This record gives sequence, C-alpha cells and structure tokens, in this order.
Amino acid sequence: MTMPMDLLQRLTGLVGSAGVVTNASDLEPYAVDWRKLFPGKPACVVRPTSTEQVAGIVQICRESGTAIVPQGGNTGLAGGAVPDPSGTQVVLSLNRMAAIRHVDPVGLTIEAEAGCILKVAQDAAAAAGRLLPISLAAEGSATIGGVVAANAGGVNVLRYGMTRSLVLGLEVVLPDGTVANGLRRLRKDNAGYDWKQLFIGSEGTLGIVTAAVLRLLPRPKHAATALLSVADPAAALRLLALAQDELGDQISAFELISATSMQLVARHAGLKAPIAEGEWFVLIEAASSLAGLREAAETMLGAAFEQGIALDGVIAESGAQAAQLWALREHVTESEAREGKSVKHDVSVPLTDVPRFLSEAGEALAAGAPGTRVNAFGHLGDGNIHYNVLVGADHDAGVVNRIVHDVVAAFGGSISAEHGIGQYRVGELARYRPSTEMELARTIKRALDPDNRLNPGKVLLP
Ligand code: 2HG
Ligand code: ZN
Repeated sequence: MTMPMDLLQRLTGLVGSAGVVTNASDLEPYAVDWRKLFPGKPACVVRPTSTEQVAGIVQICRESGTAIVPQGGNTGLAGGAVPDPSGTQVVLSLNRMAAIRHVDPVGLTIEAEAGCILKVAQDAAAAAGRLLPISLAAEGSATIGGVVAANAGGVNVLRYGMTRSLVLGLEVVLPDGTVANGLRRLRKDNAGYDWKQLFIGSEGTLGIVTAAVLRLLPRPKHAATALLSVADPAAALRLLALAQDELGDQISAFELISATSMQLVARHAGLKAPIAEGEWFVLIEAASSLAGLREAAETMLGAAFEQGIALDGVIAESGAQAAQLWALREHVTESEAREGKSVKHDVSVPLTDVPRFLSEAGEALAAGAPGTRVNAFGHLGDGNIHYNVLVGADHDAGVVNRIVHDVVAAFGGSISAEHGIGQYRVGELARYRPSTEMELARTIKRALDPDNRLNPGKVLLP
C-alpha cells in the first residue's frame, strides 16, 4: 500500500522535505523496536520542529483518516512506539524537538521538549547543582516525551516514585489537533481535574506529549553503593528491612540480581562481581547531602553479616567503583539479548510476596515449560521483578506468558510494573484486568480519540 500523494505533499508542505522521511533505508530505525521483535512499516516518518507543526500534522492526518504513531527514543520493550506492518501509519518522531527551555535551581523545575534525551536533561539539572532522579539503562537514548508517555520507572522509583510523581506540567497535542498547554511550574495546583495524569503512561494513545515541566531535587553530595550476596530472595527482603533501619529514607535503589543474570553479564559483557559467588545479589544505593552516610552503610553491612543475612559484600570506595557495581546491573538486559531468545515479564507483586512469587513461578515453569531458564532481576524495593524466561526454539512464548502471568494474578500482582502494555501485552491486559476497569479505559479512549487514530492497537485491543 502506498501513501496517498496529497497526504505526503501536505505533510511536506508543513514541515519541509527535511522533516519527512520516505526512503526505505532511512525508515528502518523508526519501523522496528531495538530488539527487532515488532517489525512495522510506516507510510512515512514526519519530524516536526514545533508544537504548532505537531498540531498541523495531527490535523492533516485527521482529514485523511490516517493513523499516527508517536515515537521518542524508541527504546521501549513493549512495541508501543512502532507502527503496524500495513504501511499506512505515519510515525511522528519528536526527535527534532529537543530543547531544554529552562532550568530553575531554586524553584526546582526543568522544562524540556519531548525529544530531549533523558541524559541531556539529567546533565542540565546536574550543571545547575540539582537532580533529575529518573534513572534507567536506556537514559542515553530515551526521550522526555517517551519517558512521560510511558510513565517510565527505573532504579530510583523506590525513593522518588515513577515519572508521574515528577511531572508538574504538560503540553499535549490532542487527537483532534488542538493543543492543551498545561506547562505550569506549580508545586501546588488543585484547580479542577488533573488532566495531565491521563496522558502520563497512556503510551501515545490519548495525545502526543510535546513538552513537560519536571520536578528537580536538591543534589545529594554523598552516595554509598554496596553489593551483597544473599542465599535467597527472603534474605534479600530481610536485608531491605535492615537497610530501612540503618539508612532510612536515604535509600535510593534496592536492586535484586540473580546468579543467572550475573552469569549472563560475565559471559556477554565480560564483567564479574567483586564478591564471592552466591545465588542472589543485592545492589543498594543510598544518597544524602548530610555526612555520615558511609558510616551508616558500614553499620548496615556489619549487621547484615552478623545476622547471617549477607554471605559476602562490598561497599564502593570511589565513584568509579560504584559505577563498576552499577555496570553489573545495567548490562543484564543487553547480555540477556545476546544469550538468545527470551520472553520478558515485567511484573509486580506485593513486596513481601516476592520470594513466594519467585518460587511458585519457577515451579510452574518447570512443570509447564520444561527446559526454560529464568533470568530474574529488577527493582526488589518496588516489588517489581523482570522475570525473563530464556527459551529454546520449540518453546511457545504464549504458553510461557500464561504460566507466569497466572502466578502473578494469583498474588494480586500486575503484568506490567513499569514497561507498559504497548502491543506486546495488549491481549494479556484484556485477559487479566477486570472488565469494569477495561471499560473505563475504553470510555476515556473514546472520549478523546473517537476514531482511534492515535497509536491504534496499543494498550487497548481495537
Ligand atoms: C531494567 O530494569 C529495565 O534494567 C529492563 O527495565 C528490563 O530487560 C528487561 O527486562
Ligand atoms: Zn526495570
């Protein structure tokens, strides 16, 4: 199917020929996700440079009945930012709208356009002596618009919450082409419905985020990073309780890494943990502007040994050593991809059920999908485990999904803690979310996008 000429002409007329991509090889990076699991075929890619242009594109597409797929850094894991294979959908890339409009170190806000890379925004905050605490492995490519649209999580959620808790203001282009400008820098704004919450985490199905005002924090002067090995996930939870006692509200990350994850990282990234091997590892980070953090971390480590919770452990002596410890955690995803085919599950259960979830899911897989291997790791402090299953050619991904998600459901958990639904989990969401909640979601979608032109097929089944 080729694209209607008049649509292409009108889009080019609006954004100029530099803003429209039609050539097959140039379309490639926009057509498929980085894991190459969701190959699509865009009619074209449009790259606006302003909110007005985004609104114009939406209007033109509306008039021609064309579907739009908004795209940021295309780093997602659920196929939410790529078009379907029909060759009819227009990808709207925000990557030419990347300005940081202001950083206010006293008011503690940053305003950035949607295409601004997360790392660039973090660095701008750091240059002003402040902290933008959204931190994730893809931060060098992920964009602010995508992070907001996906309500991204990451390693600091434990302390600072999901992206949602950091968004103060939002500018969104609605499916009818109008612009909702709520770019307020207010800490308190209780005037009517907080409509921006609808768009945060809507994965581009309700509107196109064009700019955001995010909350900054004072930048902690001291950090302590520790890697410990423990016998099992129950011991990791005891360690969390101990860390809460000793480090209190200074804990900013509490990450679980299985021995399998460590082995993958050793094999594919050549990185090795500097402590004795164990079945499970915990990476803890604490940060504070007050002195005494290192001593508190040492007290915690000493108590963890004394109480028989930790088998081995180390506290980083320098920033460089802390970075080496973090590299172990950050290379898990990439190493898993190099190992071969895996079926990802981004699940959460009530925190204290994580050990039981892990053992029950393991047993269910051994019985229902023998020969699979589990690569479990993730944000234990949030009850969010990336329960990824390494499979062989003859394993059925749907069967593996069902086994894991049924265990998640039995614990009252969620089938997506932070990665979102995209197209990958659209059927699973419909299966596991109660129909009243799904109908509520469809009511919202119909109200804003009655013709289903914005990112159709994502989050909600057509
Ligand atoms: C992480 O926590 C990311 O590293 C990716 O959310 C998780 O690869 C994954 O499944
Ligand atoms: Zn994660």
